[in-house]
Amino acid sequence: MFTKTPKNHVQANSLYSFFGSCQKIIVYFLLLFMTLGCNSTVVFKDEFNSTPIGQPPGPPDTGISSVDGNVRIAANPINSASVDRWLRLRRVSANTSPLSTYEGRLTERVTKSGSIRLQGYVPASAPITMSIYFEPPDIGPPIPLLHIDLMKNGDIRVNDNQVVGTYQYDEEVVFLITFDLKASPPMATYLVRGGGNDADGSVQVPAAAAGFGFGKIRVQAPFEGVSAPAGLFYVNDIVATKSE
Ligand SMILES: [Ca+2]
Repeated sequence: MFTKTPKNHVQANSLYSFFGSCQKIIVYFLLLFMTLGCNSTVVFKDEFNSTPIGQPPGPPDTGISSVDGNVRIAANPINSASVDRWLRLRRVSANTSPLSTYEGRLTERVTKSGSIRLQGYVPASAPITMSIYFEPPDIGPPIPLLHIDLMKNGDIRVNDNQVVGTYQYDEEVVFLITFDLKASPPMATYLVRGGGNDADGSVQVPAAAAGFGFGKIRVQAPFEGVSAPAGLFYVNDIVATKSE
């Protein structure tokens, strides 16, 4: 007779988590396909590989970028033997001014549907909050279409008001965002995966922002008060596409 032993439970749980992971990986690749699909145009691409380590970033492959504060090209934080370079944003003191910010402007705004992906990394040795804003172009209102924070406590937070998952320090964190700005209501779908509980969902885009479309990405070490810690984080391989 078959009896459930603790080992069976472990196997069942392992299988469940294996298939759960497979499902998420399939969603990941579907989103990736949507990001890189053949009917889409790359409207922003910055891989940070063509500027020497220690320098501010040079021009992106596609689009325009600008930086403020302490923002430099750095070696791959996951594998120092890799030739892949990343961008490091550092807060050197609690009162750092200006804030360390990277801003990327798309060659043309996404007014209907499009996607953006990037990688992030928060080191356990000096973690600070990573804030990412997906915004209209400068002619639009100062309202983000979507805002995601990797919080210092490991939470993934959307629009300052919803904790939607968790991530781990010292892990690559993959962001995949798709916009459907002509939907009623306009929507953003996100998948953020970084060694914790994946953030995987949708959120409404404010109509005032959606009307102007997606025009720029801003990554920032936010001001968190005078007792904010010094620290740093990294981003890499930012690619935005328009499919309309
Ligand atoms: Ca790179």
